[in-house]
Amino acid sequence: MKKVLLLTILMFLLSGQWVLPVLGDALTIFDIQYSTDPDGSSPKNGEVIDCVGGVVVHKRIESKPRLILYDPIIRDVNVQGDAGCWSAIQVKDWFYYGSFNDVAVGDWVEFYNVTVEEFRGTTFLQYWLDNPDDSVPGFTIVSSNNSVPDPVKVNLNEITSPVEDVGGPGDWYVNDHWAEKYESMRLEIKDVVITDMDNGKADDNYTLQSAAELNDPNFSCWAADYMNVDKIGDYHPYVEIGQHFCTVRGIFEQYTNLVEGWDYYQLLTTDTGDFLTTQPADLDGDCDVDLLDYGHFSQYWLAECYSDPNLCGGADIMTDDVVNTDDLGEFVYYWLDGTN
Ligand SMILES: [Ca+2]
Ligand SMILES: [Ca+2]
Ligand SMILES: [Ca+2]
Ligand SMILES: [Ca+2]
Repeated sequence: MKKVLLLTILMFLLSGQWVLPVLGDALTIFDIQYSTDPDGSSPKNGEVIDCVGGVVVHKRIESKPRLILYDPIIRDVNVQGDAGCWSAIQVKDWFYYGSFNDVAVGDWVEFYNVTVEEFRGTTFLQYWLDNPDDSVPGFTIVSSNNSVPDPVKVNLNEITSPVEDVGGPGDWYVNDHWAEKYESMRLEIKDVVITDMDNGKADDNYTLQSAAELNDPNFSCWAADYMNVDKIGDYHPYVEIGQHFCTVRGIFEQYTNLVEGWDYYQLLTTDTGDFLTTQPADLDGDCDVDLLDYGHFSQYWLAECYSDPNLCGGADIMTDDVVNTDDLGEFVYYWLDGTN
């Protein structure tokens, strides 16, 4: 990295202004995350590297602030399809407050002299000066106002909850690391019920069970709210046993401490918007929008809803007391939204 610094100084002397060199040997997030190791460790673990980075999808302001980055090229449907994986990573600021003050969600940020570290099962780019002889870490905001990629829709049996009692009560282990490819990515799951709480290392994990597969533990995952800006105490106010959600979104993180008896993945919600309790246009209440809902909708076509407290069974989606083409347009919007 000293070469880059020298090159930068040379370019400054020649041009009279700072011109950041292109990071020629910079790795992509995919280069760092993709792993065939059974425990999922990064092949770059321990190395000090430059990274072309990605778009900030979440910024956590705590004692050691974090950025969560997506590589939108890997996620590009034309490159790897809608479910492009190994495409997100977390950056942790060990200078405590300050380093990322000017970084905003939607910025594309590249990094240099950051250390790849597997910490408790999650791959971090550590923004630190571990040794006085090391090169100083840095970053460049390449562009701003990039759109944040949609979360990847996954089935619950792709990110299954850990199993208890492998080493005794209070020990929790996943059966395999198949879900590793989703680490630090934003994911979306549908139609779930909270069936358990107060588990895991910090007693703050809750179980999201598929409403359609209530008795199959493979169709459940763990979630936590510690990164949620709207939490009160350990949990978001929506979180209680029996609560149903049509959609939950979050950042997928691994937490591993084999000595203490843990190896699990958790979906980390980030704000109230990550929870959807009802799906608009879902007129029969099963969290999807399909032909059955259209059957309900058509029953109320051109009906007036002045005296109907249920607003024509929910068909008056635009809530102007009549069911007409405005509502149909909105209905179709949500119908199509569920088909991709
Ligand atoms: Ca991992
Ligand atoms: Ca990883
Ligand atoms: Ca429905
Ligand atoms: Ca209407």
